Amino acid sequence: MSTSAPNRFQQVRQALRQSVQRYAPTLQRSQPNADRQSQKAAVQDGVSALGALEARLAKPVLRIAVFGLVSRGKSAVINALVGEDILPTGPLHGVTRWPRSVYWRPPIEAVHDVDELPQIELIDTPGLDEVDGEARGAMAQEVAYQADMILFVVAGDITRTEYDALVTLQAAKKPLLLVFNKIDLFPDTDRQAIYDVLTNLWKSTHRDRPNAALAVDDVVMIAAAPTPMQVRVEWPDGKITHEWEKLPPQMDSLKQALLTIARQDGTTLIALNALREADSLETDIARRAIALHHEDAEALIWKFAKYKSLAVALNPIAILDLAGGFITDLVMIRALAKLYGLPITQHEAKKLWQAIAKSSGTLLASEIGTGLLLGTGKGAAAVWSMFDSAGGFSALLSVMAAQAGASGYGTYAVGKATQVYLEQGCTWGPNGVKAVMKDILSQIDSDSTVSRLRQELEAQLLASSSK
Ligand SMILES: Nc1nc2c(ncn2[C@@H]2O[C@H](COP(=O)(O)OP(=O)(O)OP(=O)(O)O)[C@@H](O)[C@H]2O)c(=O)[nH]1
Ligand SMILES: [Mg+2]
Repeated sequence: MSTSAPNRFQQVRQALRQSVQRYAPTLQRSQPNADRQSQKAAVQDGVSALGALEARLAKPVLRIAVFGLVSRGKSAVINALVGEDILPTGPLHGVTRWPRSVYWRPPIEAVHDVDELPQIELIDTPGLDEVDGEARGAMAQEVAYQADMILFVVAGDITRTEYDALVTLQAAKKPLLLVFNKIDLFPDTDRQAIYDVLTNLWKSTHRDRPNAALAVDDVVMIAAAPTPMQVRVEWPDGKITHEWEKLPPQMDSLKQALLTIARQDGTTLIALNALREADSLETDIARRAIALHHEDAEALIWKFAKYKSLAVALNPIAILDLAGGFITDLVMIRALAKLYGLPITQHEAKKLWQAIAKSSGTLLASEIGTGLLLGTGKGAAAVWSMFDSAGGFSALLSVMAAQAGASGYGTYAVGKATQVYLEQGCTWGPNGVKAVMKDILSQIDSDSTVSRLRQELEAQLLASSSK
């Protein structure tokens, strides 16, 4: 069963609030030197950004970014949607120089229930092939990552540059509509012809995967600002003049496509995007929190490694070495998490230990192996020492030293791995950002636009949580 829109936003906001609270202790602790002060300020900035993200969800807005090469009619498309010439347009290349947003209130008759729709923001952008390429490219990526959905405007033949730009934008993993504008100038083009062009361009650039295809969710044909038509006017007095008559824009297919997606997937798209942003913010905050506490963490890991070596050296029974070692590691994991302001439960610490044991399999297997072997050896050696005190005791000593060193090193390795793991962002847990994201992804209907992205997003989630 799917969660209703308000509940979904509630769930996401809850996860974000939890993240903000998690870092409160880190921010309260005073920092002795200037370097740490600046790290702390950066953590503070990240936490504020998380808070702002949470506040933004109180009034959700679906952000649709409009991209394309120069003069394809991007600004004209937005003007035609909102029904007003708000944005400057013109035949010269590069009319739009900076991204600019316009709110769109769809006409009431097009919407069954206004409450069903989130607010819609249309973002105009400069042509992707504008001069000043590199900065523009970076700006486009930034806008694409922030947007919930992308419109890519073409007009006439799709060029190779255009196709490459489209492929680059797809990396943002957002629903994407291909908008073929200026159909008044290209009346013979149909959607099938456009799909064919895209397929051929794919085949020529992806020879390794000729049977795959560029993932475009839909192709719509429109005319945002058709060229005025010259008409011959015969006046009552017999005079004949030629006038330019403005033609109405043809926007229905785009309006329909946008409203359908906004209604069906609007809240899901906004929620997923907010979570992705939160995930990257949290990863950044965690990385800084790690740097902030680096020295203390280092000291703590060494302390545990030392204790464990000592305990193992003094403990003659193999199995106790193992159990004791495991518990020491768990205590250390929790102590480290606490130091970073990322408290985790005993259960999570155990799962983390298992994950580390699995990923650094050989190292820990050798630790456990040495534990069993030397532990037993130690027992035998202790027995032997009763018979031959001098030789036995020195054998025992060397076994003890080797084993203690190995298990101390194991603990050190677990400590370092914990540090790396915590650095990925403390986004696990039942209400963590990743869990909420998984939950939302699992509720997506198979016929919705987002379902195309579902697999990709799930794969990304899996990769980032198993890093
Ligand atoms: N014939 C025709 N012309 C159009 C249509 N839509 C836009 N135009 C014209 O195309 C030109 C470019 O439109 P803009 O909206 O400024 O294009 P843009 O993509 O925003 O351009 P830049 O901001 O320079 O990147 C203008 O002269 C528009 O009048 C259309 O549907 N048909
Ligand atoms: Mg423009």
